[in-house]
Amino acid sequence: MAPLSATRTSGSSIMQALLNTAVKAARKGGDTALRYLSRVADLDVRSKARNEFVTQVDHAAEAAIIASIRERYPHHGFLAEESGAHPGDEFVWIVDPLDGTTNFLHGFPVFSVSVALRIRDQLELGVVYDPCRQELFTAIRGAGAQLDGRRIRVGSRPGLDGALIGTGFPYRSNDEWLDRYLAMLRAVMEQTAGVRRPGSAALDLCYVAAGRLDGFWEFGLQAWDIAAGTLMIREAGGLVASLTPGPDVLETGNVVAGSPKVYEALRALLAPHL
Ligand code: 2AM
Ligand code: CA
Repeated sequence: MAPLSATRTSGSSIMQALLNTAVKAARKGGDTALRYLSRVADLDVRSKARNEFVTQVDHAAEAAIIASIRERYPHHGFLAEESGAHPGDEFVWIVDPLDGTTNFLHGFPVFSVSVALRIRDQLELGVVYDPCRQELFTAIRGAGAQLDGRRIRVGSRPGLDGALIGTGFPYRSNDEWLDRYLAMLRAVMEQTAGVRRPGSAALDLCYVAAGRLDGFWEFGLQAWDIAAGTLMIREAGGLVASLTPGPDVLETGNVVAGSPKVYEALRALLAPHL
């Protein structure tokens, strides 16, 4: 049997190779979205061609991402926003080709590509790429989180006072939450420096990991919106969990996150309104 240190080294070089593949794929997805972005302004705002256009962008970006990963790892599985589940071996890539679609359609430059890898039941790596700022967030489980190759950490604020909190509004499909959400929003507005609603949950979670936001909450997200971002926060020293009872935040999609102290305070502030 190989000595433990040798096993670790080979394990980490395998993870690095997987990460390189994820980065290459996420950049391809982001470049695809950018190529289409210049055409958004020419679309007739009233026509259903707008929705067809964004579907086309989503599909093209997702196809580019999946092809790029498959080229290197033909037997891996996928769970992707546009094309759903593609069974494979115990390696499953969780892909959101364009997170922040509404922003994209309006030419509002906040959207991202999210790629995560789950091996058996464990998230092992995550990549979120912001093509407008060309910022690349990466994380490997146990090895930390990075922005453009530099280590990132969550903020060190001792509580909600002065904190900047990110969120997303409940969608119409999820409007059972709206009244409770608005009560939460009011409570958070009253206790913090401010609330931001940028519109790409994958990127919001990375901003928590990088200390640009101190905390975040949103209801009704999907696994591909949050898989990479949750690992990013944990590897940056923060906490992420489900706001509602359930096995796992990737399944409930109801997210609360933050640096440890802000996370605790935000959770306590939101709990009475659940
Ligand atoms: P998307 O742009 O990939 O759809 C912003 O609040 C977050 O919610 C984004 O991550 C966005 O991802 C997601 N989102 C947008 N529309 C949604 C909907 N109808 N239901 C659930 N999530 C949605
Ligand atoms: Ca999404």
